Amino acid sequence: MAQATELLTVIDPKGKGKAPAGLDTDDFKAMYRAMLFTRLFDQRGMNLQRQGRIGFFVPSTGQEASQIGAAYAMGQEDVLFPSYRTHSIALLKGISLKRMYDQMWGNDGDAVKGRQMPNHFTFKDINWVSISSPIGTQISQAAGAARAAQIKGDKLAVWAWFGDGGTSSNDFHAGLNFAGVWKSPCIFMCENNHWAISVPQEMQTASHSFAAKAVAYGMPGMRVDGNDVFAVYEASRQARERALNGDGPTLIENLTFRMGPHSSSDDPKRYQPPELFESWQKKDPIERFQQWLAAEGIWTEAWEDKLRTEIMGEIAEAVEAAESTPQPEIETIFTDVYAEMPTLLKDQLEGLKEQIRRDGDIEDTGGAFPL
Ligand SMILES: Cc1ncc(C[n+]2csc(CCOP(=O)(O)OP(=O)(O)O)c2C)c(N)n1
Ligand SMILES: [Mg+2]
Repeated sequence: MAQATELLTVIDPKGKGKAPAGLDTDDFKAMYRAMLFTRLFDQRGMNLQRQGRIGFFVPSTGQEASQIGAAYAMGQEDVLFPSYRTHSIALLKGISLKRMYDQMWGNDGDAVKGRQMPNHFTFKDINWVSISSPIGTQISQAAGAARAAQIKGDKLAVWAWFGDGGTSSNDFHAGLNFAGVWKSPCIFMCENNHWAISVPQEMQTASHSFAAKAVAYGMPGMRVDGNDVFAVYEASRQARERALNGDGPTLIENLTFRMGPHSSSDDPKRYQPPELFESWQKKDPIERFQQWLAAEGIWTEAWEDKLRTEIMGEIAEAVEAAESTPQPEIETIFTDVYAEMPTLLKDQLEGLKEQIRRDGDIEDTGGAFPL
């Protein structure tokens, strides 16, 4: 079994390289737009949180190639077990901005009526399983879903997304072990962004890479330049082909960098050497792809300006629409769990209504997240 210790790169740091077969100019443009969209969505998300308009935000700045390259290789029928940092995939798969923001506001348009933490999306229509906060749990769930797909004969791949920190979880072992044993169609996407909040990757493992861990589970491991959208696309495409051909799972490690805080509750300046950040800033995945596109005569400043104006307009419109959507009715705290509400909950609901009649409405905390 081929084990890649070499780093798979297509676009070199100077922006030169041959595009993977099967992609044309429309694809290149769509990939670039999705990466830029993600960056602008992140900037706006952080600003909205700082303005106190949403409670919490998890940016993915620096990881756009690592996510969009893979998302571009996914099939519409594939099942996703994402991480809290992979909203770019939902945007690429056509989830509207309004739905993304409805979740962040936890308003009446939100599928789960504000019951999940902001940024923990669930989108049944694109087979996007609800994001779990506990690190790694999605890995074993994905292995189970891939086994189910295998038994049913479904022609699809199941993707589990997690970080370098996620590889230290029990679920990483359980998930990869059984996917290897069953040879199920599972793709394990490890985004090695070098940090698990303040824990650097050297403190996470003594292995020479995260991809090397695939050897122990009897599956191919690929080490990919995660700031190179074509390299990520190519590795993901190959992994998906293997999955659909019945050749089993793959572990992909995308080497990338979190060019920002872990979340809106974090300040990396307290633990990250500034020189490290600056060295990765020079490897910005959007700039790398932009250079390639410019050399092909596809990227121009005028196109960039047009794209930015378009995207910022779409974001502004969706923010306004989500912010003016009402909060869910108070009754929804008690619904959607039982088909028939048990007496205990009915009593609690009546008690709550009585309290509101007596003391007035529940105090609005402004959506502040308690961390
Ligand atoms: C089981 C568990 N332990 C600790 C945490 C707190 N926590 C949230 S995110 C995180 C870091 C995860 O890092 P990584 O897997 O590298 O993903 P990244 O955030 O870098 O994308 C930790 C420790 C948690 N959510 N769940
Ligand atoms: Mg990480």
